Amino acid sequence: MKLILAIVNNDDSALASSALTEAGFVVTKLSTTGGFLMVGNTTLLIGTDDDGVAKVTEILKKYCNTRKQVSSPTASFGAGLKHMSLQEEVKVGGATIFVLEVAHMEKI
Ligand code: 2BA
Repeated sequence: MKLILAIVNNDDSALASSALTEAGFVVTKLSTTGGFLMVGNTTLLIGTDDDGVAKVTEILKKYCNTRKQVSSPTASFGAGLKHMSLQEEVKVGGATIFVLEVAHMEKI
């Protein structure tokens, strides 16, 4: 079994999680914040058997779009103080997907 962590844009999260749920996956949404831009994003947790990983990835590819965003002058948490006075355009995925091996899962 795998646990997929997918960090997606807030604007894509509703459609992506609906599509995943319709496809039979169980999804948990967490409100998260990117350390570089310091703006909100959404982390989806999806527990699935190994065969589901490809389908989850396919759905995320379909609903999560790449964007260009400008970093705020106050973005300092992840990149350090050197970025505090700079505005730079960065490409934000899509989705950043981590696939973790699950040692044990149980519902009580
Ligand atoms: P943020 O940390 O706000 O990063 C937004 C975008 O800024 C990133 O897009 C990347 O293009 C750029 N960026 C991030 N850190 C940077 C740095 N130290 N120097 C220069 N540019 C940097 P994505 O790579 O698509 O990431 C989108 C969001 O996904 C991130 O938001 C973060 O919340 C998460 N993420 C991405 N990779 C991650 C990783 N390896 N570990 C944990 N979270 C990650």
